[in-house]
Amino acid sequence: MKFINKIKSVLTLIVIALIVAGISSCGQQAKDSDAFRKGALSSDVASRVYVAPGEYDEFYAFVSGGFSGQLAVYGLPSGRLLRVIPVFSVDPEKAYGFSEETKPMLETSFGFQPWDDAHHPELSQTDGNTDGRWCFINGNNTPRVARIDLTTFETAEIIEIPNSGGNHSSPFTTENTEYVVAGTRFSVPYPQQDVAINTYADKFKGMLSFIKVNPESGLMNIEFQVLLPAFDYDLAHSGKGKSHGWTFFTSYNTEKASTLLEVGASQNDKDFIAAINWKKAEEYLAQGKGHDVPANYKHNVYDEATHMATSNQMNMVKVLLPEECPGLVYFLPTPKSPHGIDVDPTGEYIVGNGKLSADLTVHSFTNMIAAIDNKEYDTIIEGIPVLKFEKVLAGTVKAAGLGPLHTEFDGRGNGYTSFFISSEIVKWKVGTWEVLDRVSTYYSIGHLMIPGGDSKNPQGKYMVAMNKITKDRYLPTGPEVTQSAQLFDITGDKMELLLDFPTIGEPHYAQGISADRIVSKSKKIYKLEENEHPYVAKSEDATKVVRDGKDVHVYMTMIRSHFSPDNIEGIKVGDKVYFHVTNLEQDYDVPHGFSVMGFENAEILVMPGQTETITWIPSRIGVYPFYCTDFCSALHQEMQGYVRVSAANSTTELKWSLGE
Ligand code: RUQ
Ligand code: CUA
Repeated sequence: MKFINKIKSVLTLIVIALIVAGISSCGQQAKDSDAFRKGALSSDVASRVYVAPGEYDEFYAFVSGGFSGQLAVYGLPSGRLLRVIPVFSVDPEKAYGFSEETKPMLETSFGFQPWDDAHHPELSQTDGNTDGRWCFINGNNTPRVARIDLTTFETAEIIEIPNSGGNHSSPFTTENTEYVVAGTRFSVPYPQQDVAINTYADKFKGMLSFIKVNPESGLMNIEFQVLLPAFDYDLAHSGKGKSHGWTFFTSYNTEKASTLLEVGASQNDKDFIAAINWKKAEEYLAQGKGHDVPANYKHNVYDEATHMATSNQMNMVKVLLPEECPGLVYFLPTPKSPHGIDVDPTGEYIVGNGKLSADLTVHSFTNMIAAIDNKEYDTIIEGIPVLKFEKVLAGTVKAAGLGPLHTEFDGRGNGYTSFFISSEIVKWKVGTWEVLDRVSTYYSIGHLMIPGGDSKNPQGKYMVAMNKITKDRYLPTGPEVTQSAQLFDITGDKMELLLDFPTIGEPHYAQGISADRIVSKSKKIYKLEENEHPYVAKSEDATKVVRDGKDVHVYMTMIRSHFSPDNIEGIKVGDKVYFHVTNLEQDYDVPHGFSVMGFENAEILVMPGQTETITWIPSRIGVYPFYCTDFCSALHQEMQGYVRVSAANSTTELKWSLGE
């Protein structure tokens, strides 16, 4: 029986492979045909994405950088890259992870991690609307959640998630950003321990984490975790409106396979959506039902006043056990290995995108509550009632496409679902489940994004497709072709392709927001008088060089177009030289950079009013130039200086000067 199932699964995979091959070649045919060239992209399309020189885009798009670990900011509709925000990976352009101030941001319980894989940006919301305050994003490999401050477009905080492996179902927000969530994709031994992998089914556990967000400061803390069976928890979205108070997570591998998952995790006809009642969880916590469980994780916070990050060691989490907390968790059976889970703007419909299913399953929140009230259970697994499928189902979008992954909404009663295998987006009517339109993507779309498309009030003018394969869409650049997104106009009955544009890394999810919700809050400078950096020099008079054993602290300033001091002598081979460099400018868009010849480091780029520190251990005697790395004025080339390095045992006196 097992063997027959295996053969069946293998057959399914072969069919899928054939379909994929077929699609790619028909994509090529479509592209070659005149209809494609003229039909899809003729007329005024170019003018609809054209943003004239000096004009602004209407929307910001925050697109994950995938395996680059970063977050890229684009303007829409132009598709112009505005900024790469370093989050989980070092970035020499901004000295992120190289400056002393930012190094603590990348500390984890495994030590300094210079890289991660970032998948899902999620904007903060107030009353279910994107509010332009913060953007959260998950670190997938070493489980973490980051918060980016949208006044500065800098990473402000990173918290590690213990008892988790592959933080994929993260960091989706609740309606008022009460919480962002984190679910383990890979179940791991709980507690983590040295056990045989074939003990998976009983020694491994799934964990879903709720991270509380301070409504004023944005600061995060892990409020509680819920212990679940060892499935793979893939994606999440929270309820809104009537379903506010609940968060839904998809799962696959309810078979609990620990090897060859492509077969072993594709056996069950239905997997589960885990529905967590987080308001109930708060009640149980208040009753003291949370278990204090030792945990080892880091919480890194960047302080804007000191311009410095600190990494804090955390030792405890509160864990809730479903069998002790009735009503906390329910399972909703959902065909078949669901990937994305998406809640419509009203909060009534919960879409489970079953990636191996031909149909799209939509559950009803009202039905779910009725099924809970009437105890319509199929069975109970590890204390969690499994609701009857027919009792929670709202409807299915029939034969919509192959390989549904993700759904977004336009706020006009329509859903848009990406289909990876048939490489298309299908537009359908919420409530009647009829297919209204379909459009090809080039090729193999993963996520799609409508600004606010997972909020209560989508700003449904454009839609962005994020594709996994680009093949022939761009000039070849060696074995790897650029990653890519595609922009569609969705204001009419038919979706219309407007633009292809390259992205950094692999674009997974994205978020979009109208520019007016961010622009007015954007910071232009850091005020020098508010700078509380311990090594700040607020004027040239305050600059100095201080030796403390082998440590040398240089309190340096920069202003158009010189450093103070610009001549330094008395540094010795083997010293640890800290350049604490303050940019005295108080003008918008005037950073200065700093780098010394022979640095085993990046340069630093210091914003107006900010202090940053870069360390240097000189290894050879000589006189080394340093210079400003950012073209800042007509005399930028003159913005330079020298540092003299003497032998370790020399008696060269420590001195510094400017203009002498
Ligand atoms: S995933 S292609 Cu990392 Cu969000 Cu669905
Ligand atoms: Cu300062 Cu160039």
